[in-house]
Amino acid sequence: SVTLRYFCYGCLFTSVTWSVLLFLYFNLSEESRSFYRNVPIKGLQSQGFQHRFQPRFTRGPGPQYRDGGQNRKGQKPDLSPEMGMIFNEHDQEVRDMGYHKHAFNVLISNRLGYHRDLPDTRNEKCKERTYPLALPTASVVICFFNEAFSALLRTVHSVLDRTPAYLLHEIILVDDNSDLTDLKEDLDTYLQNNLRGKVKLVRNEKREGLIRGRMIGASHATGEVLVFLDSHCEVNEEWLQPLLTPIKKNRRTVVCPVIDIISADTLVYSPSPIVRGGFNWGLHFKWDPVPMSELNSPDGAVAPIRSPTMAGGLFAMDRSYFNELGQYDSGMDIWGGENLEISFRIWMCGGQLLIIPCSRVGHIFRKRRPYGSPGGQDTMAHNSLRLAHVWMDDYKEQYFALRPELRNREFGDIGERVALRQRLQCRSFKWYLDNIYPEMQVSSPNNKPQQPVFVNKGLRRPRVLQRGRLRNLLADKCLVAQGRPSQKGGAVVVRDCDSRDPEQEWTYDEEHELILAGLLCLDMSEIRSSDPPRLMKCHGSGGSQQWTLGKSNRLYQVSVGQCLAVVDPFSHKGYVAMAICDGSPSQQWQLEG
Ligand code: UD2
Ligand code: MN
Repeated sequence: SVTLRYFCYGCLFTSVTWSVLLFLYFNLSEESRSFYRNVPIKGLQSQGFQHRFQPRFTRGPGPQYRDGGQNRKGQKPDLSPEMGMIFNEHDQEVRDMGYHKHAFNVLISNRLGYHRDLPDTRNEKCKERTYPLALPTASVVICFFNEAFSALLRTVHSVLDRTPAYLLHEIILVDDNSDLTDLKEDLDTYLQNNLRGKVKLVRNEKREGLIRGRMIGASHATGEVLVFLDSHCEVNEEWLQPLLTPIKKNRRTVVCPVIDIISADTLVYSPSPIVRGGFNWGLHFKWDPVPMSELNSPDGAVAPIRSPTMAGGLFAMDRSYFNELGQYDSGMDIWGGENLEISFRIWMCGGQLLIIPCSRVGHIFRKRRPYGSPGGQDTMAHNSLRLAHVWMDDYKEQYFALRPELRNREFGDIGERVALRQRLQCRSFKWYLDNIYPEMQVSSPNNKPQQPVFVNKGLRRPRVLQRGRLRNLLADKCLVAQGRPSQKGGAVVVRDCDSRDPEQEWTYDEEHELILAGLLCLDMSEIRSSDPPRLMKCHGSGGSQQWTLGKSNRLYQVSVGQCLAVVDPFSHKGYVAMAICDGSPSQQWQLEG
């Protein structure tokens, strides 16, 4: 089939007749593949009732899914852990301001530049797949507000670098009235000098938010398919063809790539496990495990997966279908809720939503959103209210049971959206729950929610590499908790070493965490690189808790780009601080068993 494929490429250029014949061949063979298996999911429970503690932004699938990851094994980080090394005050300022304005490590982002290689995170089987040559063309819409310039340009260039030109109709950037003046000027200059042609820039005269922003972007698009991306993404190898193929087959199919994780602290690109979208009754998006039956089937790791919801930022949809289905709810502001709204609408009004494992796009998942809404409103609650009132029928009571304070909150006029639902003759929310998301548990007043059952039982504990006391060579003292080692947020200091004291014992594991007395992890606050480290609950996602113990005994903190030092080796206080790595004795540590 490899020969055939090359044969086909040649023919396309030499003979139109041949290409039509071969294109038919590929189409037919594509027909015979099943695009998804409709496996009823039994024995899987919702991951449960975490609404109150759910962070109000979208994270990558957390460490609980690590074991479910199909492709994680053997993947090495593609960047040196010292990529974020701070050499001078300017670096420090770039890093700290970057975290402040963008909530990720802009120093590393700038150093990476606008192009970089990525690990190909696809399953091996994806590499053998072929896609029809004739596919609809794509308009990529990227909406941004105050994005870091290097991250935005890496998004744009990754699309230009990894998309066949004949499929990429255009890239439309929507500047949502960013107020960083540098960004505006830099972008104008760069677009004029380097990106004329396929990249178009639309500027909103006032801040619209990502929902109306995307609608504006879509209204300028002229390609056949709309592909939405966040402004801090990097698309991976052959990402677009697997998205366009199912849309070509059925224009009511909306598809999402697997969203790989670009670490906000290290910018390391790593594969996400195959998970799918769900939500909880607090109307927050969450990741759910895919039923094993579906994953383990012969084609399981690469076949499209039906997903009850989408995360929101990254998806492709036929442009005329987007319009027919009512675009987005333009009454929704800034951020939040639109992803569940469009997901419910797709399923309830005759479409389907699939995750395509062979399409991989990385996204920088941040720990907080670095911007607010212009009036400081909680736009998530406003938007969720609108979607609950339009789409959820009586099941909106589940939401109000958790958010009673919202029951009488104003949510604007929804007349048009209700009319849309009627015009499209959409099904009921009950139908959606019964058929698309049967794992969702509905609680009635006298029926207590069941205990959530986790499918991937227990976290994999990272393997311990070293264990012992952490001695500073200059002070000849050991790093310990200032108070109790179990106290979250507690500081660390150096004190006299005592080999019998279990509270002085650190473990250093393969995730590069330093854990004191088996309890808490040594952690750096992200905002200021000059703050001393503290003891925090281990979160298992690297970055602020990632340390390297290496060359010349230095203890290097990956997201801060600095080394741990004793402040005054001869003072009783024993204070430690982060400092520019200079190899001095005050920065030398030994982990001794
Ligand atoms: C997730 C989605 C995001 C969106 C959101 C819910 C992913 C990877 N991301 O949040 O796309 O669906 O959930 O609403 O699924 N932006 C503007 N104007 C604004 C605010 C944001 O243009 O007023 C841009 C922003 O620059 C970014 C995009 O909208 O490119 C999404 O915002 P985000 O990255 O802060 O959202 P995220 O990834 O936390
Ligand atoms: Mn984002």
